[in-house]
Amino acid sequence: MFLPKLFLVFYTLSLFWKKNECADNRKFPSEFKFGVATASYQIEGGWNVDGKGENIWDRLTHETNLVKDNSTGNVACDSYHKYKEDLALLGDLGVDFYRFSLSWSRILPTGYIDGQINDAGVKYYEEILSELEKRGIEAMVTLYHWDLPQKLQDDFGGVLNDTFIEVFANYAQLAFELFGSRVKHWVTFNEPFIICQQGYENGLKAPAITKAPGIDLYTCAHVILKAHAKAYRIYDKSYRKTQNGKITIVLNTDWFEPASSDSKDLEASERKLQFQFGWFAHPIVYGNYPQVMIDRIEERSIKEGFKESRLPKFTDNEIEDIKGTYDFIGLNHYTTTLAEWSTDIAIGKPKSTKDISVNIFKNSSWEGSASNWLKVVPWGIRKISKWIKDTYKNPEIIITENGYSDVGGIFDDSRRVNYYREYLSNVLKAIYDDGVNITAYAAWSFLDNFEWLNGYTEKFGLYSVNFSDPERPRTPKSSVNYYKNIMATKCLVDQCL
Ligand code: GBH
Repeated sequence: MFLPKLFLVFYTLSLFWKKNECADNRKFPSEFKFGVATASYQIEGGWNVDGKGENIWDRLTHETNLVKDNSTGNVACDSYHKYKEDLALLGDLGVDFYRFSLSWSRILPTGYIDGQINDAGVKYYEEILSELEKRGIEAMVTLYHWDLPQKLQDDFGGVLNDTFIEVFANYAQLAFELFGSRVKHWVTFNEPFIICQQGYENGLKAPAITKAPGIDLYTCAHVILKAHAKAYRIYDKSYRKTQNGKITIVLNTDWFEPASSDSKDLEASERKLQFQFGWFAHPIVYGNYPQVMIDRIEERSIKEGFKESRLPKFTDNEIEDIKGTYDFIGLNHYTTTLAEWSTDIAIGKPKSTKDISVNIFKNSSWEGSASNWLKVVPWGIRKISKWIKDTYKNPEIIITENGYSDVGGIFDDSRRVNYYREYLSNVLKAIYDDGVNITAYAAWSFLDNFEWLNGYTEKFGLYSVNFSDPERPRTPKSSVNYYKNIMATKCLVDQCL
């Protein structure tokens, strides 16, 4: 009786000791910045007020049954009406910067510049920017976090059509003109990989068009890269000098850990990273798609009976135009996945996962979260950071999203605190031990919010929001105190070196 109990006490103590031992006790550099992130459709609500136009997420949530709890972003956190309260919370939290996105159809209801500019929408973002300025919080603004004006989808098929490039560039230019004097960091697109792969292949994001797998997603990426480059060039030419900001695209990726030390698995991991991160990073850094994508997609396309590769080709001018269109790399990273070599999937109906032909899976011992894809693997953030440094000429990196989900209603969110402590420990190791130039970090998310097709069933916020109360009250979780303390001390533990 006694011995097992004693053992249990020591075992528990040792676990506790080990956990604390993991956290790095070095301080973040004094100029390192901390922030929190959100996105317009996920928090604003006010979907049809004050002249806002319909977007593809309004349409999807209203006219399909794809959202798990059948919810919508009609009200969400109601940040459209509660922004003053939100900004007060941000002030209290003590962030250096706030990453949020603009709802395109709130500013331009049809999406077009020659439609009407919606003054109420412009005023909304101006007020957010003034509230930020009042508190000395920098703004990082995403132009496109997935809420495309519906009219652009209806008129010409949205991101599958080259028409999009000019239409997006006009919107971007308007945003620079209106808000740029108060924006330190611009993001053109959030996660083009997700926009294209989930919007146009597996149907997990709006507009959930799945009719041409292995084809549409590559067209989508091609158009987005050109639209991104055009917006970047406009900023560079006409606004950078006076507005002094930086501009980039935000890319998401897991770390893909080789399933074994076998060289085949190393190849699988590298190929998977190239097809996900490299798909966009290689063009903006080196001017074209990764060679492994060019080769594999072409080879399979021909075998499938296509006249040419399903991966579109850039002209020499386009390559020159896209190359170098980043002032830093924006990285959204949450988790790690194992990658294992596999024989190439047989030729048949095209699909991007067949182009890659890599087995991916999770290690069952990794701690889970409320999201089935999100396992807690803190060392992965260090490895992906180092891989980016080595693969893309040691760029400045800003971690634009990183965070943990639970099912909600948990105010003493110790697993989220653990996640931030351990992931940030590994950011410190990347900075000090691997020499990665990571300069800022944004926690996803400021508030619990609308988690796309998972509705309100997965909560990422530092602040809880009561979605059954029409007032949508916000309540800080324990992670608020922990994050506050990190920002105040630049230190993850009680006492830093
Ligand atoms: C971020 O993407 C988004 O930018 C943000 O809006 C979102 O709230 C946040 O993630 C949390 O999810 O189960 O097959 O649909 C991070 C990259 C890509 C991770 C899609 C989750 C879902 C895989 N995400 N992935 S699936």
